[in-house]
Amino acid sequence: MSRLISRGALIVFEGCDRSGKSTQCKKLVEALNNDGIKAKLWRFPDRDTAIGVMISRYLEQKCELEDHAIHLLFTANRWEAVPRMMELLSSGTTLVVDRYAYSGVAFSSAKQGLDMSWCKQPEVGLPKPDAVLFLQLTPEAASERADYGKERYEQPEFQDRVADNYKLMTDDTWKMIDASQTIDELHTVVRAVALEVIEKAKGQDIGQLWT
Ligand code: FDM
Ligand code: MG
Repeated sequence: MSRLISRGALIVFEGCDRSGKSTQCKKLVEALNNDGIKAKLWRFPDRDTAIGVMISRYLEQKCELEDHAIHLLFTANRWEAVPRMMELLSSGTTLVVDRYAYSGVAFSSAKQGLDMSWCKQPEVGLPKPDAVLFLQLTPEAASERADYGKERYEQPEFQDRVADNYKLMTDDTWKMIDASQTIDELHTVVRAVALEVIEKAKGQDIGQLWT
């Protein structure tokens, strides 16, 4: 298939709490933009939509929601973004995404009574990331970083189960990156990986997740 404009890449960051995802996403977008590459920062949950407001209240522990129901809201929060994401990708903008369906599955299936295959189903068919940059940090190293906040899920035992669940989802799009480096060292690695991914994505169609 020939294209007038080569598409942007879908680059997702995953990793446990305090692994540096948000910092690295921001630095990567800035660096790409400085190099004249169209790139935009994206994040899930997007707390600014109507669905995102419900999710945010749940995370802030201002309301309770049944486990399956909140899982589906997180997923819906991705699906509602798909038209805009596809528009940007096809017009040549690279999306750098802070958390995606992998967070959805890793967190929900860390709860009692929700299994991984059930959690994956509503995510099937979402735009497939060209690469998942997984920032790896040992629980010990993470605990030396700033304290957890007051949001739901910010407890060590839960985070351990999330880390185990992430491991079950790795595939050939995943790049495991040592997050114990300094911010700048990590950024250098991330930037090099991203440039390669962006170049490679130009010749490929966007896939569908877990199909
Ligand atoms: N989270 C995030 C989920 O449980 N499911 C999801 O689909 C996504 C995208 O929400 F604890 C969890 C992960 C984390 C919280 O935190 C969002 P940040 O700090 O906004 O990334
Ligand atoms: Mg957080």
